[in-house]
Amino acid sequence: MEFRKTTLFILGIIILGVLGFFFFGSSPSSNGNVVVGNEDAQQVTLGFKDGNYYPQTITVQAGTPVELTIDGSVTGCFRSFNVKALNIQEYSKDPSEPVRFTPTKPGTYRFVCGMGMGSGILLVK
Ligand SMILES: [Cu+2]
Repeated sequence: MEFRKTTLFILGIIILGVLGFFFFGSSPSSNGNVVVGNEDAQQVTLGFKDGNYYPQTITVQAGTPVELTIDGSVTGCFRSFNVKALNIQEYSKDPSEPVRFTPTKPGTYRFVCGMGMGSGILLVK
């Protein structure tokens, strides 16, 4: 009798744990400072065409986080994304690792690759 009670108690704990994991375990805030995708972010994709970034102008809204995916056509130092005026210096190792930033001030900014031979315009509205 005592054994059954203990078993039920343990089973109850396990079930609560599993439910807890489903409800809370997979939320983005649960793993500290690792950002796991932000569905409210503005999604922008940058590719490569004719020796430079394509499209040449990316347009985003100020005040909302941006997730910039640098697609598989972009290689080498073009995979780094730098906007000097906004203090952005990022490197995206592959398309699954987007560059994340939040532009706060509307304006026209120039973005460049790691060595400055590739560039484009970041238009913040
Ligand atoms: Cu470069």
